[in-house]
Amino acid sequence: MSRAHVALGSNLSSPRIQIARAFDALEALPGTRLLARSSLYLSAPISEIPQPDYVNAAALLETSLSPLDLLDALFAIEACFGRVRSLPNAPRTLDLDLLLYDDRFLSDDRLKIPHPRMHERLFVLLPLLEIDPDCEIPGIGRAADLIGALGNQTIAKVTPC
Ligand code: PH2
Ligand code: MG
Ligand code: MG
Repeated sequence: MSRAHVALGSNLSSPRIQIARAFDALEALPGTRLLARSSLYLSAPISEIPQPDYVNAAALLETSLSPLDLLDALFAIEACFGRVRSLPNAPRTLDLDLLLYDDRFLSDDRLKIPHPRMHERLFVLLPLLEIDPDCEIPGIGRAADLIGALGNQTIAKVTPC
């Protein structure tokens, strides 16, 4: 079994509900256990395209799926949630990004691990640190040591309504 970290994001069609349902879909993946789910975070969009704020979160999985099989499974969940792929960074009902897979490096046409921009994004690192405080990004360093440089990014934990 391997451990995989996944980032969740949504900024269309009731994002909090999309993320809550996405955790359930991750839990139902074959050969996979959902070990941890983070709180939900509201974050300002990092994009050239004006769009609504995002709800972001992170999940820790234990899985027997290979990285590319897991990627396909994540894409299938996104499609089930009505994700339409248009421009990069366009608003979306659900984005599931495979961030880390054990301590592996992968550079495939379809998948780069570690996710190449994860260490620059507070909306990825803060939820990730909540579920895995000792998280190490191979080739980059400890996630906890990276967030100090990202203080200009706006993010807040979602409070229950
Ligand atoms: N995802 C993007 C681009 N910008 N900004 C926030 N705050 N949260 C996201 O999940 C996000 C983004 C592309 O995947
Ligand atoms: Mg993304
Ligand atoms: Mg994505």
